[in-house]
Amino acid sequence: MEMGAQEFGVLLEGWQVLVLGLDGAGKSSILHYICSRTAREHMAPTRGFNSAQLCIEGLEMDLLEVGGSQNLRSYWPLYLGQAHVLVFVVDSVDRPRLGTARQELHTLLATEPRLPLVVLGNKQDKSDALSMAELWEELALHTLSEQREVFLLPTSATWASLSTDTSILHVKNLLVTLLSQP
Ligand SMILES: Nc1nc2c(ncn2[C@@H]2O[C@H](COP(=O)(O)OP(=O)(O)O)[C@@H](O)[C@H]2O)c(=O)[nH]1
Ligand SMILES: [Mg+2]
Repeated sequence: MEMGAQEFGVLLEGWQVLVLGLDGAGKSSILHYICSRTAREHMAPTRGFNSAQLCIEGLEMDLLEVGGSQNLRSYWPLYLGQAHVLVFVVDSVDRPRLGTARQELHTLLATEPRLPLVVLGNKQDKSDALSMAELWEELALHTLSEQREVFLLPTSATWASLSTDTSILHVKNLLVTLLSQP
């Protein structure tokens, strides 16, 4: 479901999971596979915002994707204050834009020193994907404050990967664990 920014007020109950990352990283695909276990061949580019609600193990989660194209990135900070977790999706083969992803991520994090961070190294099904060690380094995750919980998971948001180690279903489990902690 796509909608405009002004319609968002109604969704702010339960746990807020904010899903950000550059355009094309795989945010919509990940939301799709987190929320429904059906195949999807093509993902239309998100025009603005995309949201999904999940109820698992008694937790109500609102997952909100804000588009990652340059004109939409200025909206990112607006949703940060309400978020309980930030999921930041990176395209593991998009080496040329990794520096941009790193900068955008660190700029965001500077305003929310305690917000838990889940970085997803997506498109791990591709043969030239960067490893988690490389992404940790390239995204300068080692420079983040020790006050912050930081996770880096390999993902592949494809139908074929749903039952593999890079399954985005691990992301779902991690979110449940994070949001269930006291
Ligand atoms: N091979 C592969 N393609 C992916 C993966 N995730 C997303 N894609 C593709 O990458 C493109 C952008 O995905 P999308 O979910 O729209 O990215 P968004 O802009 O971050 O929401 C689409 O063509 C997806 O099918 C992945 O894990 N592996
Ligand atoms: Mg999208």
